[in-house]
Amino acid sequence: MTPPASASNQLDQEKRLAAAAALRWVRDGMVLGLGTGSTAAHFIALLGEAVRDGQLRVQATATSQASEAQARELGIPLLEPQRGLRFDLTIDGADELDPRLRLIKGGGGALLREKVLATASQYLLIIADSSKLVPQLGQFPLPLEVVPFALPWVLDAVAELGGSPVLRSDRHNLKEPARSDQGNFLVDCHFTHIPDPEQVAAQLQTIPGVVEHGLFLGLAQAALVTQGDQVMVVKP
Ligand code: ABF
Repeated sequence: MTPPASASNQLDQEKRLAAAAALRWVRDGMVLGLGTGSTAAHFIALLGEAVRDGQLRVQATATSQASEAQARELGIPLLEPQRGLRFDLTIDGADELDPRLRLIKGGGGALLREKVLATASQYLLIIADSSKLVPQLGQFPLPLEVVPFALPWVLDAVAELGGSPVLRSDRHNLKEPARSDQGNFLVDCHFTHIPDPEQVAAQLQTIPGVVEHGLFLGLAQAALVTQGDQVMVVKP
């Protein structure tokens, strides 16, 4: 459901506040992971200004082609994937987060690169508007990245788990399946309630053809969640 104009402006303002708060966590010389989504895009824009003004010297790797293009356009020095590359700090959004900082991510289709960089990061900082903090994960459909050949069997296996799987359509051409940056399909699993995310993650990981799932467990150290005009620090 698209929120009415005033509500969406309020949400966008909350995203900007969280993004601005995250910039204060960046130190000169850091190697950063750059997230994906509208909240992360606000952060990248602010980071670009700080780099352009000479306030910060950083290097970064992005979690999607979209974020990489934005960072390159802003003159943020980019690092290609390479052995030994580790990130001091990755700043990324989320679709849902619970009080223990367990996350659902991947609504933007970038879950694979997001999880790769989150895992290679010393510190993962989540930035989110107030709509993202939930008591229990699951209302937001859980995204999977799936190898196209395996799709029918993955859909069957997720249905058996009670996940009501839906193949995500390309937003520009609904007749075509959406593709990740890796060219794989995206499947959204409508569990509605996920009381045991660790169990669901373990089950999904055993399905051949599931390249990655959107449950991020034990990866985030903190979240900056905006409530109105205040930014709250959430730690597990
Ligand atoms: C990204 O942040 C995705 O994992 C997630 O879908 C998105 C949240 O989007 P937004 O910040 O636009 O609400 O990391």
